[in-house]
Amino acid sequence: MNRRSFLQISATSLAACALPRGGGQSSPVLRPRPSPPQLDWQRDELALFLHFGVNTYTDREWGDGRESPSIFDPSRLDARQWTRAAHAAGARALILTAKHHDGFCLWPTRTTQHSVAKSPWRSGQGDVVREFVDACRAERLKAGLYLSPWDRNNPLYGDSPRYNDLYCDQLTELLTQYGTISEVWFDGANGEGPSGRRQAYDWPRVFALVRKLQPGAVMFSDAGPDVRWCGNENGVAGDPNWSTVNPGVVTYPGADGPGISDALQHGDPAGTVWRPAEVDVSIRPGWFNHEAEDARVRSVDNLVNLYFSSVGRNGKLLLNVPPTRNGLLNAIDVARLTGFRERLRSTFEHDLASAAHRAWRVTGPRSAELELDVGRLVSVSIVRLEEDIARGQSVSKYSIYGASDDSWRVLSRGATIGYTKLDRFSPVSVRRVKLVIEDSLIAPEPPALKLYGLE
Ligand code: FUL
Repeated sequence: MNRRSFLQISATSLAACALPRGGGQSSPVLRPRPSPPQLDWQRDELALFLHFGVNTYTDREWGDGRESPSIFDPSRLDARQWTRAAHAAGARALILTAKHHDGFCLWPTRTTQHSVAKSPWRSGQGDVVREFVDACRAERLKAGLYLSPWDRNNPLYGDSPRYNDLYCDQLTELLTQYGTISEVWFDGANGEGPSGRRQAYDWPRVFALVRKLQPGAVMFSDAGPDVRWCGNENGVAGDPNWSTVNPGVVTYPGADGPGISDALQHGDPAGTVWRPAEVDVSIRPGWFNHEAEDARVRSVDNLVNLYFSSVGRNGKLLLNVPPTRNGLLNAIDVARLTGFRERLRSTFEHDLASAAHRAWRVTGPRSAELELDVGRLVSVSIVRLEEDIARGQSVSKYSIYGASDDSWRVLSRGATIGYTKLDRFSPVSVRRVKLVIEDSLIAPEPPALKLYGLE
């Protein structure tokens, strides 16, 4: 089922929600810039997503809330195995589904009986969220949490003020009992409750609560406020992909309508708010683990393609690797993660342009050229461009040329750069490379330009 197929317009608009974070107002010279948590978030490049809960045992993607907690029994659960795998994959953060749409809570919450406390796991004394955050800390990784607003178990769902109180109580438990949480992940799911009742979420209240309890955390949703959904679950950020958005277009998580998909995928060069794109995608066809999909785990090549279509398009990759019924990640998934990191390491090990002579020429108020002379012939197949996003994102049109003698040939053309833009092409032998910035929102600064391929 498509993520949007059940999303309904919530009664509450975020238009009035003013949360300081992520860039001030834009002006022709002072463009929006990331806050320190947004900058750290983007520089992490890769986070792992862990979908785990009763669906792991029923083999479903969306539980209906009638699952018995007695089915949850991950006999070999070892959160250190998750974080070791994440570390080996080069991820810097993990996000766990503390509660999915079925309402089953992976921590012993005071807000409902529908939790691990009623399961046989660790005789009802266990706390997956605790073991998860402890394992993240032991591996020096950031811990993030997903708390589904849609709750198909809770009888209060659809009784809007009372459910909003309960949802905020759940958030308060998660954000006060487990130390630093680096990211809070909100999907906009707004399905119906008992007897078809509709829940009107209070997003301004939710966002303000997170900001108060964990001021250093970034909040993800379609509407940010800190980082936004990239608009699809295929692992492909938009091209172009601006980290700035117009906050008046996607005003609450799950909003649907004209222009929203475009706004999520591409951002907006004229946007007044810094809200970069997170690219969430699963290593398997489903978000939860299903044994029947063991032969359909993404290959190393496929994962590398995801890196190019997410990080390489100014996004952050959030790769879902779901634990199995025994509480461990599947060995196939772990091996693919390791292979993925090894491939990235070898691909980006030698920047062929590290010692190149560089010349920067301003050619107009919004154009410039950067010419590199490597001093010898090198075979190049990847160009990596990076703007210093601490100062914002401004390049809007560029071309890259290469030359082995005196004649230049086009290697690639593009629009935005941002944190990173990766261009791949068939290997070509060059001694000189030239980046021509044809347009930029403000006077361009020299971006980093790295070359990879064979010596
Ligand atoms: C969506 C959910 O409906 C899916 O089950 C999954 O959790 C995905 C990451 O977000 O909103």
